[in-house]
Amino acid sequence: MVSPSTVRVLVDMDGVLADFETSLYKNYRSRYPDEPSIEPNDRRGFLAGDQYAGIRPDLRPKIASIYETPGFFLNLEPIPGAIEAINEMSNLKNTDVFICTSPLMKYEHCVQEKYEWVEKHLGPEFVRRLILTSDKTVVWGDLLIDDKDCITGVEPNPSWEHILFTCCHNTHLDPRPPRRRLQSWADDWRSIVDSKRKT
Ligand code: DGP
Ligand code: MG
Repeated sequence: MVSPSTVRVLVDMDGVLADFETSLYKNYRSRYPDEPSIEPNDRRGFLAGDQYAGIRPDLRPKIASIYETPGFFLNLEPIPGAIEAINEMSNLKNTDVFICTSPLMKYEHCVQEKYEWVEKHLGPEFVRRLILTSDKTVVWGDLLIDDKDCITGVEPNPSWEHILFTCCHNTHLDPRPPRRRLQSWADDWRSIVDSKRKT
């Protein structure tokens, strides 16, 4: 009998495992209470900085000052169900799970804190499974679960199928068949992983 091939799943961090948007909003509100803000339900587009700059250009550096603050990335709360799902997924037979995340260009704090976050929430062994890259198209996988609408890079035909993970900034987008979505970690991620199994 031929054994089933292994499915390799790449899982994004911000917006999929770690709740970037809620912390960004709360910390911004508390540091700049007199400035206009955008509630998570009203977020549109991947980059919060672009949306804030659309209100007033000087809000872009203010929003950047929040995610560039030491401790911001380390203190992100896990997305509900994410830790349980990743642990379960990585315990499935014939399934390799990697975390695939893009660091800030201003990488001080962000890079180290991403490693620390993974160790804190998933344990030291999972640190080996962390891939930091600004270009996810060159990473090989069967699936990439990611909240970013459009993932581009030097590779025009990435190996993975992009599963759009629902986040406040992408809820308004059409699913654009045949693209598949995961609405949350309570959604049926197991079927999506199984859909890539070849027997
Ligand atoms: P991803 O791996 O696709 O989840 O990318 C998350 C990265 O993007 C993370 O390092 C934070 C960064 N990011 C999120 N929002 C903004 C923004 O508004 N402006 C900039 N410059 N970076 C952002
Ligand atoms: Mg993301």
